[in-house]
Amino acid sequence: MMILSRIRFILSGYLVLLCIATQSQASVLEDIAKKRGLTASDMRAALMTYTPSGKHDPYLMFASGGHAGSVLVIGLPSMRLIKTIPVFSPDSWQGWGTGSLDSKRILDGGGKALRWGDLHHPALSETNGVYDGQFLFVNDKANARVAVIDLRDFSTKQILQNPLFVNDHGGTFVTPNTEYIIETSQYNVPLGARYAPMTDYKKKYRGVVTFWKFDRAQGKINLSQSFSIELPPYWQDIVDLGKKVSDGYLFINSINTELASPDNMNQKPQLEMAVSRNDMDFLHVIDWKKAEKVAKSAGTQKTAGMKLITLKQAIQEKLLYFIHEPKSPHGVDVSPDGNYIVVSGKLDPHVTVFEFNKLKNAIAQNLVQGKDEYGVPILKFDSVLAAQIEVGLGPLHTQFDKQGYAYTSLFLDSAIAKWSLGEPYHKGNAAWKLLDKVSVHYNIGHLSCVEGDTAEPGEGYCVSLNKWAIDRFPNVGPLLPQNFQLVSTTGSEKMQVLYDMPIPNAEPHYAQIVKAERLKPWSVYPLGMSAETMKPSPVATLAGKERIVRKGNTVDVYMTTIRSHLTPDLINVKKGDLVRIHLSSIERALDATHGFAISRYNINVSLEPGKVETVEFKADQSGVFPYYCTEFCSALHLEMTGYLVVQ
Ligand code: K7E
Ligand code: CUA
Repeated sequence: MMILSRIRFILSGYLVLLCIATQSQASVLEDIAKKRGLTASDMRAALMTYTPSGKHDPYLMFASGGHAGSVLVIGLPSMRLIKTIPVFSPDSWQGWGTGSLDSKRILDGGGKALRWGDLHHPALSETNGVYDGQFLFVNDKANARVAVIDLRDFSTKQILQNPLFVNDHGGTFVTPNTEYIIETSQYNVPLGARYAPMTDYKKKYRGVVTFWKFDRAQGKINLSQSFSIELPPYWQDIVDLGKKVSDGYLFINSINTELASPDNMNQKPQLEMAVSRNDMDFLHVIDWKKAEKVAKSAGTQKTAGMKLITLKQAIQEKLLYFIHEPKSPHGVDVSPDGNYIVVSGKLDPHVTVFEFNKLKNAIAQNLVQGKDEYGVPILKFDSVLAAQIEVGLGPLHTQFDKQGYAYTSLFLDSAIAKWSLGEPYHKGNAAWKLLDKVSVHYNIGHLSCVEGDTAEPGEGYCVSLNKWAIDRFPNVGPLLPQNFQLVSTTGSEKMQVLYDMPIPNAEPHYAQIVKAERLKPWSVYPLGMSAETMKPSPVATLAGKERIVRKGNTVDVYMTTIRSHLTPDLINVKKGDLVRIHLSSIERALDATHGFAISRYNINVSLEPGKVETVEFKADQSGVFPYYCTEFCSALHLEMTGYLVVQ
């Protein structure tokens, strides 16, 4: 009896297995799809994005965090948020601007007490026009600052404020070998950030493009080798660098070629009307290699501590030209071979494509159609035009793929248009053709495709960086998240929105998508490293060498952190003392991070394995203040604590 029932039990088990095996996989999936109300294209999207636990994404996207002042690192195609990198704004998780002296020094490098920024355009360092995975640069539109992020540890190393202007937008963009990081002014002011009344706008206000010299070995921008060029006070906008055939050139578009200035309380028209009257604005064409030589030659004046090529000099040296570009342009993007320069006017349904070879010829033969009111020669539009393609309403930015297709974001249409480039990519009828459009949700600004702004783009995906989310996510109150949408762009298939990723952070501007294999980050710091200098720290402490040293009113504490204790775990000071705690993590294990917080003193720092940080504060509150580890690092994490006693 017992045996029989056992056999029956086993058999029924086999029957179940058999049943599953014979039921086709497709019908199992169909059942799930039916229950969840998924269509066939939903299922395709799921299969194209699902990334099993423990599997890594082949691509990483570095996305602007807008006026949250940070950078987001997102895996593709899973659209998983992997890291945030604080740059201009404090972040208590990473101990950025929350008591760490090292981060304070970097933040203060960008100007007195500024503790937020409006981060627009991340730019990965390049070698021969291709991402090399070493550094990431970003700009702060609000305060005309640029920052350097080292991708060995994904943290910010330098913030610099532009001495010539106070608001930027065309930053950051790099030359094909990262010799320079470009930043252009936008809402212009008098040179050197000085005073002049608004009535002197045309005469005294100026635009500027700055070439920040990057020293790769030091991982820092070198101010003394940087230079700038004075420009007319149009509102300079986005930038792209020439590459390959156009290497050595720089393109900047501009709005407000009307030279309008504000005063809407005194009968002046609203600014947005006044600055978009002209049918054509100016694409700036700059021979930066020539400019570099001019800047290096003797006699280049310094203004506010920066070498400055004057507008007069720039015209004389023939390193600055204009080309008319359609109404209120925003994006300018150079094709992978460097020969096509794509611009879009927000109020013109076409993308306008200029050809670099024609442009060079026009400069050589002086094919000009006049000058602007500051004397800058304007190249003949027809002599440099390659094509105009009608793509839809509100074209902004363009990216490319390896097949010679271009993808343009359409702000007003809320769509992405796919179109074909001309020779050598596509010939005859196949060239300059609108091929496909996909709706996105909603109001796309930039888009980012796989290495889509480099000399060797990838393929397969673009991300739509949408300004509005409206109805895409559950209602979370009046302030909505942003919406990043992953779009498949494979071959000749129709583009498809695969995934919506809410971004509970500020506005997305630009992003770059890099093959993950190009990045070679550290897994732990070498023991005793300063993350600020990326060199051995002079205040590193080894196990057994912990100490408290008092000199007058200054108390230096040399502390180590390792699972699961802080040594020393008692610090006695007097009210009014200056306390400096030099913290060394002597951990070597992957992910064994400790935090260090002091109650009521507004302090928290992060100590990844091997890292050294200093916190500095005045002991201005008397009492007893626990300090403790803020990362759940071990079974005895709660025991990882100590006391600061202020007498
Ligand atoms: Cu928002 Cu490039 Cu600053 Cu366009 S930017 S959309
Ligand atoms: Cu160290 Cu918790």
